[in-house]
Amino acid sequence: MHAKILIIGACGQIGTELTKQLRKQYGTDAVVASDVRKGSPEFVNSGPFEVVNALDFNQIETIVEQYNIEEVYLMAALLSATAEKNPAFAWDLNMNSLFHVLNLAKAGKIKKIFWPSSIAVFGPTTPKEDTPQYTVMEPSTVYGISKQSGERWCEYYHNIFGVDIRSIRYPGLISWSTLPGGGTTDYAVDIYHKALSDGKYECFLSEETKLPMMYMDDAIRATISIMEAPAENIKIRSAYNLAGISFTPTEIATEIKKHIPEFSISYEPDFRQKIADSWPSSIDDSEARKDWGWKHDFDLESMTKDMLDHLKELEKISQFR
Ligand code: VAH
Repeated sequence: MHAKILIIGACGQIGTELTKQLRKQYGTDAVVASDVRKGSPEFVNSGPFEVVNALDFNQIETIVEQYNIEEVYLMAALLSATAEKNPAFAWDLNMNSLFHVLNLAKAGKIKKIFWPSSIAVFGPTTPKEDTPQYTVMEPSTVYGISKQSGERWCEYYHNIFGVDIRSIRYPGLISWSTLPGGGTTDYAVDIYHKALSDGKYECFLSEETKLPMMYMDDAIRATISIMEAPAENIKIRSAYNLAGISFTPTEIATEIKKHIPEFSISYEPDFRQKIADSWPSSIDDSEARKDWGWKHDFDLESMTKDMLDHLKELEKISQFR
């Protein structure tokens, strides 16, 4: 059996997909899902599940020892929009959960860690197009500051204590199976749900706000790929730039209209516009492609078809429940 894995924050947008895919690849019992509160009965009953508070070192240590965990995916965090409303808790959760897992690895109790960074580490002074791996990084959000700090600590624990931690700067992620929570890029998920349910969508970002995005299938594949790569291939121990597609709300609406011709979009930018304006429009991920063979599969057209097909299927299933 594959090394035992613990996913912290397994009920979140990425965590749920990661749990499913890792169990598919390594076996259900190889993957212990955990979160601060129980997920849906379907999820909790789908394999080993534990209630773990990412801020409780002793709880994490107990589960690591109880299940002989060797690898940890730390997916618990407050995202950009929510973090602006609660900076102190966002800093506490995003940083101290990372220190708990880093210190367990430093003590030799965990062999390998995945920790998600984000393109939110870039700020208003960063070059916006084809943002390079190494560049000016002055994040102007609590979330971005926590991710930039986290990257520095990941690199420090690797260089000083030999901790095998790997990280990716996720762009905005789009998935059909789990709703995102508290992100600035969440409009790109909401729009598909509203296109099907209402035929219209009021977007909280302006029409020309171009942001780096990625379909969840690609993000999960990238996450597992970087964790499976030989340690010597991982040359960057802060976090790798990762890119998929970049688009504006107007472009995603135009793609949706190819499937739902009557769909209409309106624009009412809110506080999240300022966050989005501080981020890049597109990302250069050549380092990830070079070091561990990354390449994305989904473009806006194939993602839109896959999203709508799955959401229509879910709608049919829910009608029979
Ligand atoms: C957010 N979805 O919107 C996250 C992501 C790049 C954005 O980190 O906060």
